[in-house]
Amino acid sequence: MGLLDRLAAGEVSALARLATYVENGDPLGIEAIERLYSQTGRALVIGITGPPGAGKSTLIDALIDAWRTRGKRVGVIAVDPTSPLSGGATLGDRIRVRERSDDPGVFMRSMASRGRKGGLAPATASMIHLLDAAGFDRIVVETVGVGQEEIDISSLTHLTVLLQIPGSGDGVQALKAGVLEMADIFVVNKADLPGAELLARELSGIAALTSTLQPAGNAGARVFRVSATKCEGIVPLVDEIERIGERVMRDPAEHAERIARAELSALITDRIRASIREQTATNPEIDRAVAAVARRRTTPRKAADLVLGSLTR
Ligand SMILES: Nc1nc2c(ncn2[C@@H]2O[C@H](COP(=O)(O)OP(=O)(O)O)[C@@H](O)[C@H]2O)c(=O)[nH]1
Ligand SMILES: [Mg+2]
Repeated sequence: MGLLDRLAAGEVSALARLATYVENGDPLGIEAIERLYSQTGRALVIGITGPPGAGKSTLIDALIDAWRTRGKRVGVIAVDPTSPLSGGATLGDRIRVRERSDDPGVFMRSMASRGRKGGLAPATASMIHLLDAAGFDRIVVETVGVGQEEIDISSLTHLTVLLQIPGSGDGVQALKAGVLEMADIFVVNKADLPGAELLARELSGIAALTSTLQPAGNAGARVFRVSATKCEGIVPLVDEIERIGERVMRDPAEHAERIARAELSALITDRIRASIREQTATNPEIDRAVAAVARRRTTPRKAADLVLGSLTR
């Protein structure tokens, strides 16, 4: 029996194998997504983002428990943007989500940018499709929330939960412009520590401000105070995620189109970038343009217009 049949039969080992192919950009993974894509679009995809150490993984662990109680199957994708240069801790140290090898209703994978040729966003999108096709009802994508990749990845999810923690002294933490605006839910985690209320008030202010900039009818992000380690405040948070999820599922086309646009954009820019950077571009038009620009026979802008024109013809 082929891997896809075994996946359809719910075999965890088949899913694990396919996930590895997808993670590595292996042709077998690409082919699997080609064949599975038409069966996707059922899962609710939730991005969870925030600075390192905010408790994202711990919170996801608590969310998994809540969803399992409600009969939902949960897939988790931990995106690690670590570059070989920053030489941070290995991913294994960072993932604190408990292994649940005994529960087929939970599946976890990490995606690292280390050694990857293409961007993280297209690879993450493929992993989301795989877990979706495997029948997971809720797919959580954990990202660190400080770089451009995180913003790209949030465009692939139905909703984004932004974690912040009290007591850092400098208010809202380590956020790239645009991250606050894309949050659908703010979570003050570690509410067992002092300063949680102050931070929650600050975030409420930001939420009120950003909601006035949103299209009419958008109520703005709500703020939840939780303690992931003590499992406090989890139920109201899950209720809110589910409430937003119901809204998404009532009008799935709108979100499906937004996500499809983001995935196409990531794939296309990735491919163009790769073919331009490669010494021998796969597209001779690009080679000619590169040579012409290098020899000052044309300007970079004119050459870019020419190449784009040839790609869109
Ligand atoms: N006091 C307290 N510590 C927490 C809470 N949630 C997570 N932590 C701790 O914060 C640290 C980082 O957690 P982790 O989930 O790995 O953070 P991540 O990097 O955002 O995924 C761990 O030592 C957790 O035990 C919480 O609600 N209260
Ligand atoms: Mg983590």
